[in-house]
Amino acid sequence: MGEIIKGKIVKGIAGFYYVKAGNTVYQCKARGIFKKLRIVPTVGDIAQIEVPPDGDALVFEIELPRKNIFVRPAISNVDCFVVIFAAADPVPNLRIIDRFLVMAEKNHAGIILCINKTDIGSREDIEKIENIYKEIYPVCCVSAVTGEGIDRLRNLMKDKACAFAGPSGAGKSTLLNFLNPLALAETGEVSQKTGRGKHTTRHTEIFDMQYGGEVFDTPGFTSFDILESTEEELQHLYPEFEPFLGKCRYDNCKHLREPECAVRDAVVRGIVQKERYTSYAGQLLEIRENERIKYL
Ligand SMILES: Nc1nc2c(ncn2[C@@H]2O[C@H](COP(=O)(O)OP(=O)(O)OP(=O)(O)O)[C@@H](O)[C@H]2O)c(=O)[nH]1
Ligand SMILES: [Mg+2]
Ligand SMILES: [Zn+2]
Repeated sequence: MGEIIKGKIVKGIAGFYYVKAGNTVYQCKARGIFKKLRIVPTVGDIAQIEVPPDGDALVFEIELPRKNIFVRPAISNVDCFVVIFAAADPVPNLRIIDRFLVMAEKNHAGIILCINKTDIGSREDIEKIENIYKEIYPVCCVSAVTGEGIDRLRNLMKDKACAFAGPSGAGKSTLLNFLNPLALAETGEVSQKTGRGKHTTRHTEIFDMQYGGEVFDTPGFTSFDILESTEEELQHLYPEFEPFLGKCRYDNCKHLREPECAVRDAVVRGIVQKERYTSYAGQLLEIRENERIKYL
């Protein structure tokens, strides 16, 4: 029997888990029983480990229930999801941003929207995106090169476990290094040829921030899993729809083509942003299509 220590899983690579307790990081294997119990040790988990006098330590218990758990990126116990995308290079894609947002809503995490690379994006494009979201979420326009807007972002993230999520090349690791120069996270260029990031960050890792709190740096991705939401639930993952739900003519209205729909009416009146509604409608059709395929 070794010493029992409680810590947090800060990284997982190739079957090893790295558990931080105080200032020490222990390389650990996980107990075989987890597989049988269908518990996947995840970055962000609070774990009990056994540390033998020599050799690898062993993760033998994960603190359950977790506050929340995400599949992609695989992280847990997140207070705040910071959705980061670039104002330019790579070109922002609102459909992808809304997918990240829906995922964060579904997992009951706080949300900050962060538009990075304001030094190279056009003012007009940035304002357009800001206007779509600013009534719904806190929006930070920042540059990890000039430092613009970083103070506000830092204040919003202070003392929280914040997950950086967003497309490859958005500048997640660069921002982390700006906020915590000791992080020394690897960064990579955006490909000139494809206009996409090169998937530089391969593994999620948690960093302690000197100003208080933590940042999870995650790998960016460009493709997506099936939306985890159901048709019924999706409308509730768009917080700005909430005042209009239950006010449509039909109780089971999904706000697509049904007559006298309060949500679509709000879009026409400019209260709900058209871009957001477009994402909602696209995701709803995708969920329907996936359901249909399931029963073929
Ligand atoms: N001009 C400008 N370039 C930036 C800014 N932030 C990051 N970059 C550049 O964008 C490129 C991608 O940055 P990364 O930090 O590696 O991006 P990432 O989001 O971590 O990407 P993945 O790890 O692949 O998910 C690098 O060449 C950075 O130097 C910024 O604010 N302005
Ligand atoms: Mg990165
Ligand atoms: Zn409706």
